[in-house]
Amino acid sequence: MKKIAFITGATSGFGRAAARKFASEGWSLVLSGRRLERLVELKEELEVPTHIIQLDVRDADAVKRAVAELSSEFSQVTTLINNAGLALAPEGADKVDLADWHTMIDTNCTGLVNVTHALLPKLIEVGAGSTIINVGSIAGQWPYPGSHVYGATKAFVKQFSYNLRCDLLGTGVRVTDLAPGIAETEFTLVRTKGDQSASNNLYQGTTPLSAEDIAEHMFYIATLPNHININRIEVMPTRQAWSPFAIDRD
Ligand code: NDP
Ligand code: 8X3
Repeated sequence: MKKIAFITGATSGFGRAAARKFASEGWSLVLSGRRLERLVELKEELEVPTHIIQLDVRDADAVKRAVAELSSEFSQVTTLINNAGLALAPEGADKVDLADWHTMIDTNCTGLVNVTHALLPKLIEVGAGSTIINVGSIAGQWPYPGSHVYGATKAFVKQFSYNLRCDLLGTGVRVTDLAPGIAETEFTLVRTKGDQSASNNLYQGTTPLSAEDIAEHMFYIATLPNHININRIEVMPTRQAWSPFAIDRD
């Protein structure tokens, strides 16, 4: 069977690294994101059949159209990587713009649901061995200051992934919540709205995960024998762990 991966958020970070990894293994690709010039560059770089779509995952109609318009060369998607997402507003909940909360919910929850809904019939048609990889986060499991709605959206990703498994039982479609810890991508640049020094400082003096580390996990999950479903993988760099509980004192 021909292998086709549909990757959201392929213009940067995990999504772009995944495109390169899956391409290096001979998969055909459908790559999406809002920044068209980056998609064009990536398509030129990759030596496998690649279809690019300028797409904002928040736009349910556009997502539906993009999937409906896939040519026969790309329509039989075997792996969906729901990767597009973002964190905003690292400050405390009482200082956040409501619009930032809405953007995270619209992208990380509604966007992921839009793409899943559009592609589910195709994945079910493929059946055994087809895979949905939803990119969650350690923030979906563990609370920390400044995570507020971001962590809550990733908890949604986790529970949605588990719930999908229940409804897809018998179809052969696998679902995984892949939950990384700190990884050096454009994530912090986006979270701080362009503060390059904040981003550099976060990753300096430690060894974060790389985008390629996560792409390797994605490929591993997507190529396991058909009878194996990884429900959730939480992966942190060795140099990241939890802190003690905070206590308010007089
Ligand atoms: P990047 O900022 O490098 O990449 C994010 C990608 O998401 C970009 O390709 C961006 O494309 C895309 N994206 C954002 N909003 C939209 C939208 N509305 N429509 C379509 N695409 C969108 O960050 P990462 O690679 O780190 O992030 C990828 C995923 O991993 C996210 O879901 C993030 O929450 C998660 N994650 C990241 C961690 C980290 O520490 N880096 C750890 C745990 C999870 P474009 O702007 O072109 O649309
Ligand atoms: C991003 C990882 O540690 O910033 O999902 O929450 S972290």
